[in-house]
Amino acid sequence: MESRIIPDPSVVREELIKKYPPKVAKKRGKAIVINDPAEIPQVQANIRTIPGIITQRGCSYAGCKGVVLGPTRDIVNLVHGPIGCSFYAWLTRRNQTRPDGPESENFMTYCFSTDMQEEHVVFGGEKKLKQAIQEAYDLFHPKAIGIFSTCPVGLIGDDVHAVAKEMREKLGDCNIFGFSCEGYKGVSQSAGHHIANNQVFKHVVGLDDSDKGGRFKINMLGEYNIGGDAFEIERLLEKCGITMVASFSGNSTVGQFENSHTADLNVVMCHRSINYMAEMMETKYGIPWMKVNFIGAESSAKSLRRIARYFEDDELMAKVEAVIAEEMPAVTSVIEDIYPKTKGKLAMLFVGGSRAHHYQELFGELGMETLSAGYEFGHRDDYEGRKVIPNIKVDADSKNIEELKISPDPEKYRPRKSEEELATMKAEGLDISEYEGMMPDMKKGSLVIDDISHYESEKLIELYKPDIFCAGIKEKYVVQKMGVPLKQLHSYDYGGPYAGFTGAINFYRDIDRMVNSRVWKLIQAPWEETATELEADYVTQ
Ligand code: CFM
Repeated sequence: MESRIIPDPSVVREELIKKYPPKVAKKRGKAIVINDPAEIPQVQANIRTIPGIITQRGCSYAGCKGVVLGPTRDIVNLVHGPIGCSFYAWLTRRNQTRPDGPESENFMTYCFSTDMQEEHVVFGGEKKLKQAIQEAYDLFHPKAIGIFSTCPVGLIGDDVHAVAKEMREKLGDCNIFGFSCEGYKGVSQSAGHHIANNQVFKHVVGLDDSDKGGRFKINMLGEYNIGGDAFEIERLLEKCGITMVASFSGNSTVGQFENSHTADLNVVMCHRSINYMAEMMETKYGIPWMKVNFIGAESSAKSLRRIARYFEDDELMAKVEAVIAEEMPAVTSVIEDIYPKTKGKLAMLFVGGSRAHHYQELFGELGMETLSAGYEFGHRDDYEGRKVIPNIKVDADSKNIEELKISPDPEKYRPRKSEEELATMKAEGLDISEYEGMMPDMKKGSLVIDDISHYESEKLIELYKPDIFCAGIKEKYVVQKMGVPLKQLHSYDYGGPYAGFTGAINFYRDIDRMVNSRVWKLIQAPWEETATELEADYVTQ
């Protein structure tokens, strides 16, 4: 391995902000912090992006319609708005699904939209919305229809909730509910997650009390089956004898949500997008939650063990150990082959609100170091851990999003574990209702950057010269033109699954191919090598 000099993080931090006007520099400076796992610094997060800065973020509608509800195959997700909002949210997230049979409903391949026109913006779109609901109902007779508000809907004041109620009553056998998830509702996708959690909790969870059987019943929260991840996790759980009542929402059905309150444990993969659901279910039904991570072979094993420990069942614990013992050899043999080639290479991860953390596990298994990482829209708790929640300043943007007042259900509240049992579990190191965040797992001196800007990522690459940069499609080709391979951690670049043991193997192989390809050294065109006087350097001028 060639040795290289890694610049001092404080120098890099200064470089990133020095071109900004003073006010902007001050603000961005608070979002760029040098990590110290022993004494976690405060990071600025979940605040508005400064206008003029090119951000990686998406909108509230994307977080609600695309992220949380998108992967549920038998809900008709009807977008109330201009066609572009539907088209660009159509089949772009690679959330896969597996209907039970050829006759089973799967609406995910459709693009449902009210196709709002100027006329509806001027005179109101409620009539058009009712017609669209009727049309979807007549064509498909779905169990449920979700209505997603786009920006103009909020601006003109269409009442999607009243329309939903009216049509629900009119049609009788279709659960219809609306989402006020207009793109501008929050500072990022994160607002849309919260809105989605609220409405699904209010209108769907708890409708079906039937006992579907199973000894160890869990819900998988915050796993969205990108590239087939959920299939791999389902395979593992089944092998262990753990029953998944509901998935929120990879490979899910609306029936699962209705029945989800019958589970005995909620496991949370993506804390950012679904922690609200976990908390509300705990308060209303008495179901505890714990954070898991099925990204990384070691963390998958750890997560299975934690679930088994929660159920305090010897047979389950033995089964989990047997499954891990069966799955691990294949992982180890691939790692032995690849590790010498990836060891010491440098990675950077700037994605979403949980993967920038989770995927550090996989890079760690490859012997690679994460020099810098950050979320697009995580909150301080996703960085620093849930302990900071009481200290988070709630600004006007956050206040804009409804906080449901939840209390124990008079009939259905059933604490799965007593206070004492939970306390003992916690004392024994089984974190219940806890997420430590990303920063404790990152090295001292690593740079943590929230809502990184396009300019900052270019600068980072120039200064650190990482072996791989992880982000999304918006960043991919700009970064690759700089001679650095970019792994899409949203869509997996048409690959995956990356979850569980099989997924880990897939990831090791893909990363090996990327970081060890010689093509990146050939990226400079011949004329760039000679005609220096023609150089246009937009970054440093
Ligand atoms: Fe959670 Fe996600 Fe993510 Fe997310 Fe997303 Fe996604 Fe993501 Mo793209 S729910 S926060 S809003 S893990 S779509 S499946 S990859 S940004 S890191």
